[in-house]
Amino acid sequence: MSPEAELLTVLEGSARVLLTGPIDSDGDSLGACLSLQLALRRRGVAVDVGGEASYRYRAMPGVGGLIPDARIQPIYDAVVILDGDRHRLSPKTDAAFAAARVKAIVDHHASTTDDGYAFAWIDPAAASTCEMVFRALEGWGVPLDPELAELLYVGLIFDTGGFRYSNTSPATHEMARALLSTGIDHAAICVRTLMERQQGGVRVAGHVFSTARFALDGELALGWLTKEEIKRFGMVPGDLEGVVDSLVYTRGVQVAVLLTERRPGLVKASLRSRGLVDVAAVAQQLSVHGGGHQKAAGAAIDGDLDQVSALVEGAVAAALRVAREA
Ligand SMILES: [Mn+2]
Repeated sequence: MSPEAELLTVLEGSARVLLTGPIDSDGDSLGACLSLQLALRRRGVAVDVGGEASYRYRAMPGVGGLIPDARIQPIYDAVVILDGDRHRLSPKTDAAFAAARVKAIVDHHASTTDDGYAFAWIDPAAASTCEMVFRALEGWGVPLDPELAELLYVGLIFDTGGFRYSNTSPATHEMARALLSTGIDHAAICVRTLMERQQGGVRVAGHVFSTARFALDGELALGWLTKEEIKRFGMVPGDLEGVVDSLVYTRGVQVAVLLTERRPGLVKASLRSRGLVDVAAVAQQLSVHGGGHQKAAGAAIDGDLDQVSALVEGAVAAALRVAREA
């Protein structure tokens, strides 16, 4: 049986389903969850989506029905994680996952393993989890409509950076062709998902750029934000989207890391690479549940900002050395 056929069997055999991404949902996880919800509801499956949507995603069809992480109850027969793994769930979602009869995952991260799931469909060759959902809907014979297309398009452009990243393939453009054929306003979706910022976000991006440190002979760009700065700029989720990507495209830079202080003693690191260094491996080295893609990864690291930036610099220096020796 194909993985998409098996997924449908699992979900249609479940009394109540929760679809969710990891904490800090991005465009790909939200697009995948909401499109799958729409398709499953039409087949009579009772299905909720858990997560939080930043201002970038508030126009997505069905987003008003999201159940915030803090209100997730452990009442689901099946929990499916889309676009991330079970180690990065919010505490309430984690409890619902632990209580579920069927624990499932649909993901394209290379660092995700099938350990701990009754059903796992992991395809690192897919450019986005939305691409996997798109293939599933095709396999199930679900016709595309503008709502489904808009949701899937958000994930497609989010994870390919608007068709600019190396994961963009002929299949990506074939999928875009099918989605655009439904008449969606792709330019407006692009502006909301990838380009627009609120005023505080412009200020915070400017602050990160003006205080960034270039280390390792200009091959590492390190940006950071303290908890106090996050508060002072009135930063909200979504404001930092794309900021670390701009840092990595400084000439001469191979790796960029943006450090944000979550609480005293815990720093979130977002890593980007031009390709020489595998930042998913660096993220896994920095934190047991770190990981992601070769060119884009993340980790939550214990320590204060000074300690973590020293750790990151050491890890990236070693990774650059190893990559050049290989
Ligand atoms: Mn993704």
